[in-house]
Amino acid sequence: DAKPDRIKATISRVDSDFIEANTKTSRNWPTVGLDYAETRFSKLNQINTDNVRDLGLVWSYNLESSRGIEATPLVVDGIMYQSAPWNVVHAIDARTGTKIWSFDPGVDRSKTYRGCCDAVSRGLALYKGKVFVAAYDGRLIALDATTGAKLWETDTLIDHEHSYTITGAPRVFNGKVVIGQSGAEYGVRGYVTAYDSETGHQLWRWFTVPGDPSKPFEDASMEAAAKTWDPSGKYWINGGGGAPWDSITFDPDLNMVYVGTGNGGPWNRKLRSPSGGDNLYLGSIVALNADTGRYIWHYQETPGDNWDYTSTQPMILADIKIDGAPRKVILHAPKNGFFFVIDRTNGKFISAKNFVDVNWATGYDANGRPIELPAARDADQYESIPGPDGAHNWQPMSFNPLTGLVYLPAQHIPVNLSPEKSFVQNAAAPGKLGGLLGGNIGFVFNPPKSAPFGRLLAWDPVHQKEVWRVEHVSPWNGGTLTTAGNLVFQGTADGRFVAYDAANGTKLWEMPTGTGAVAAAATYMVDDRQYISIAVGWGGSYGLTHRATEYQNPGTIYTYALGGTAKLPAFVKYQTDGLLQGVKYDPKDIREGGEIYVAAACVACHGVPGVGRGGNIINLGYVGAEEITSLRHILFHGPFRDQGMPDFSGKLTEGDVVKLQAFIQGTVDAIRPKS
Ligand code: PQQ
Repeated sequence: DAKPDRIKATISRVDSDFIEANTKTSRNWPTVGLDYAETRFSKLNQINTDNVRDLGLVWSYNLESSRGIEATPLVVDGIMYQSAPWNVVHAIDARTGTKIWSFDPGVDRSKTYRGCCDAVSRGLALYKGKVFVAAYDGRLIALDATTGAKLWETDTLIDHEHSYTITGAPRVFNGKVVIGQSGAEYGVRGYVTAYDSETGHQLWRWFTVPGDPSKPFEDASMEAAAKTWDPSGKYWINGGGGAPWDSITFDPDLNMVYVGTGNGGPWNRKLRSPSGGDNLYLGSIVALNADTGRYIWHYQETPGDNWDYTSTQPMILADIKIDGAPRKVILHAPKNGFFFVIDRTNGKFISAKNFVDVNWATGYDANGRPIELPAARDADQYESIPGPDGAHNWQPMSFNPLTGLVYLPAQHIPVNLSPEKSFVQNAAAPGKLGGLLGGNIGFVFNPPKSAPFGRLLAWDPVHQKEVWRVEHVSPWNGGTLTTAGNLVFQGTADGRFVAYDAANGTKLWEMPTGTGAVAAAATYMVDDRQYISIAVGWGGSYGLTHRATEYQNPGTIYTYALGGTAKLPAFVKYQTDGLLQGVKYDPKDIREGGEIYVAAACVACHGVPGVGRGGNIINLGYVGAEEITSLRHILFHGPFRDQGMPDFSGKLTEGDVVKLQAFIQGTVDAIRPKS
């Protein structure tokens, strides 16, 4: 049971040796991807294809949140740690689902707009009795795992003018906690930093893109990178991008850290680096020395990014045979739609194959360079496939060495891009409100021509081919877990947690989750019983404005075991007030109101009024008239600031509010079905 002495004894044992030793049994789930290789393959097989139909709920735990839940729980000897929106941390007794403690780092929620894609956290790290939390506002915090008391905190941001945030999970090894940050859509310069896990003191830092070339370069890797950027774009002013906002993978075999770097800021390369160039190290995997942070090698998956093709997606380290020879590889499916196998000893390209249809490149040549289609950079209007949400986003894939397959949540979320004619590079104030769609992208969005889809793929990385697939009703499904029980588990956008036969994709079991599930599940043993836990909570970038369930339950952890008989919590129906009507407006204000709606980034969270049914944030076309007539009250020092609504005081005028009201009601009236 979860007595403080036992928690202390248990969690203080977690260190790099413990994490490596755990791979022999998979009894615990001590690090976000289960092991340092981030395979999300558990050796546990008490639950298997023969008995998974008897899987039942043991307990559920209400995280009391309404935003996206992206973290896989950590579990050691029955003590569970889960991060929720705005980095609220919950310590839970995994036997019973009772709370041991919770910790709220006090992130200023009204500043949520400083990040692009919801108030999410992709997880926690455990090391020698501490829980590490990387807060949305840029602080790295160490908590006492036994009590939840704060031990130290350090500000990881190099400046507070640029719009940096953190959503990724810290990684910890050999007494170092490593974290990156987010913000390329707002103009930042990406970097990763290692801190001493005991004290929080900085140990090393590596930037992902070069700074001002008139100043000394931090290291030789920056000097080399600067040669691939056109300085006439003055990319260093807004930062250039490359934010490493998710994947940082430690390799104990080679003592390297692999960093997945982000997109260019702005996306449009013509604005960022007018004469072209690869713009290193955007869209790359970069290997660093784990002790010193010094650059070792890089492989750029998307040279000269132009489409928000981040390489931040989670990596898996595997030792597999290719053409009969054992190879140490990285398996990677970044946003750009190609599945990569890279030699991780030296960064050499082995193979790449598209896992969904793409229209920016026909393939990769023998040197690992994409064979691009010219329209992808030059067309006036271009249906970007994959779109900026990626053919695969942060939802983790898993690799089962028994089937030899990777289980990959793939998708198509089209966006139709045109160069933004009025965009002036570096004109937007750093971190300016509304920077998301107007500030640092350099494209405008037109209605897409194709329909979105989501599918679970079983991918053979050796032969680079699909082995089976499951079509989902929507994109934006959960990450995956695979086990020695020959199972694959995945949560879905339409609110189910499903088990499939890992060999052929046959659905063997499912249970409803009351909200869309985007995080991946964990499995572990407590006493002699195998449990499976998944934290559900619809959200993330696509989830802010889209939905595929009829329910809107709060963020919840569900824990299942064979023979579990607990009852599901009551499901709350998603309800709207019907299409908005009755707000008075002057039609000549609609056009300007629309511009304000985009510039103030209302559209990023609330979508287009009356289009779609809203995501985890309400669509303003489906609210009562009083919400819109009292818009002024909501915008200025308003009541929803603690739910992440910005305070627009001093940023919008009273006149702007009237125009916004006209745009909201006017747009709904224009699309209202004529009866
Ligand atoms: N975050 C999500 C999410 O949590 O659902 C999806 C995305 C992010 C993206 O598709 C991004 O491109 C993205 N980009 C950055 C960046 O460039 O700094 C940050 C993040 C983030 O912090 O979550 C996302």
